[in-house]
Amino acid sequence: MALLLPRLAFADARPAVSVDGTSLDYRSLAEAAAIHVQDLDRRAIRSGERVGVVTHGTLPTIAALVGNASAGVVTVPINPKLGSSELEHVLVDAAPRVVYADGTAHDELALAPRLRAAIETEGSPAQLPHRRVDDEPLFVLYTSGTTGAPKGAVISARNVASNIDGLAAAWAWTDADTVVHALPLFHVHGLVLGVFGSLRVGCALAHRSRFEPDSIASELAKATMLFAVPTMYHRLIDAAETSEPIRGALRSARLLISGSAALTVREHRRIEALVGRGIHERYGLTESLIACAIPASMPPRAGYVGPAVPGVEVRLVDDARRPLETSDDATIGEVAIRGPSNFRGYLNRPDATHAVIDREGWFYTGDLATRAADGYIRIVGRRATDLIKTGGYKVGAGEIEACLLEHAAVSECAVVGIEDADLGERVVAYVVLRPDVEAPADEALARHVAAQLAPHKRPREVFFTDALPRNAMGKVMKQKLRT
Ligand code: MLC
Ligand code: AMP
Repeated sequence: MALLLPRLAFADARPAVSVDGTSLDYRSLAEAAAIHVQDLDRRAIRSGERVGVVTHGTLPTIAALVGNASAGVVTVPINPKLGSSELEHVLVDAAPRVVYADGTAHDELALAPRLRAAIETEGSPAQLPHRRVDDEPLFVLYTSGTTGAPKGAVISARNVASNIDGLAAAWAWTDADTVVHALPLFHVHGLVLGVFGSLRVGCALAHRSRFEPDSIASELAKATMLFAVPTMYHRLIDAAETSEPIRGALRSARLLISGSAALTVREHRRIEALVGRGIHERYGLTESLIACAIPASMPPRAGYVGPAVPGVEVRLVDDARRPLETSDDATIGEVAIRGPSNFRGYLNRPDATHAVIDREGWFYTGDLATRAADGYIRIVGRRATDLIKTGGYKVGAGEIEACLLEHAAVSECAVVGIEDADLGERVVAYVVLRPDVEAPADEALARHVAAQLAPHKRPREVFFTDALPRNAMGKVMKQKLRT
């Protein structure tokens, strides 16, 4: 059976990963990861068990992620900014044996201090076990749905390996590349593509722990590929308008890749006008990994996410989940995905898993799209109006509403996503206050959500109203709020 991260088995002095300019070569990364595996052994954590990792963007964190994967331990990545109730949900649902966190004062949670020492100075003779491309879980990635708390998608080693191999073929992605990204390490984009993708391909990764246009551009000037969400491209293009170095970096990269949300036709045109080149879009979900991508050999096409990634089947279906055979770029259907990259199911949620995967292995995405004659898919919307994509993060309106209703001053509320030039959509809350309680400032409600869930889920605007518009059935008319 093939190895998940083959280059780590023949680790040499080629650059593997840098974080904010400090780098590790493949040999040092393998050594640091091996020390983490010793720490797992010391704690008697065995293959198949779950371990949380608070995903600060640091080298020890990346070494721990690699160590877990190598030892067969299942990583549950945890957003460092997770609020208290969402954190509790993840810890109860995933029940990790231990949670590692770099830079914490809490001894039990700290990544082994020797790991940091190995990275900084010493090296280690410890041997890294080699993880094979098996069907066992590698990650549990939490993703929001329309209702309820986020669900943990179980992703196997084969899911990741097959998807990266397909993308490597589509993008001519090789060990000669250097990938730059500043994505968070707790979602598919930053973790699966950015970190494990780069390491599986055997190329170099330049990670920035914060997104900031100037530092991204200075990394990109020395690199070949950029992975970013549309909000990051929007901000890069804004900054490039007054910066020749940023324009130069955008021009020189071999591939600019965008995903996690739709890149607007406006941004495609702006970058084309500014630096004379385009951005290659790709489309996917936590549950399926990446399903469509414009190949590197083809020019970008504004509004389209490309054909299926090699190894993945993509089809459009009608409301009864019957396949739509037309390729007229006009007939709209739901995107369904099948192949070795589809997840193994939601942790502890067979009901939710059966609702989205059928007996033949098709995963129903909820995204609506058309297909052109050449197979190019164009995402035009989504079924659930209660899902919001903000800055590339998926957020369920229901989870924010439930959180707001826990605030003493809130009597009723409705949360919607409103079109936003920077974030794609921004979270907006309409709130009816309790008459008997002192009115809070709108910022207090945003803070309440940020503290309970995560800062990216906080409403960017709060409107106070006397009543929510409801239909005859008593259901809130969200479309009316949106317009
Ligand atoms: C502001 N902040 C607050 C706050 N107001 N914190 C608490 N309470 C409040 N009321 C803080 C934030 O924590 C943050 O801190 C800072 O202010 C800025 O916050 P922000 O405005 O929310 O962030 P922003 O700059 O808008 O972030 C934009 C962004 C980010 C693009 C960098 O949205 C991002 O990283 N997106 C990537 C999402 C992603 O990877 N998605 C992939 C999903 S996988 P501080 O300390 O940070 O400054 C998937 C599949 C696929 O979709 O296809 O890929
Ligand atoms: P997540 O659950 O965070 O993985 O988000 C998956 C969702 O992101 C998909 O269902 C799409 O709605 C959206 N998405 C990802 N990539 C794109 C893209 N290139 N264009 C439009 N939407 C996208």
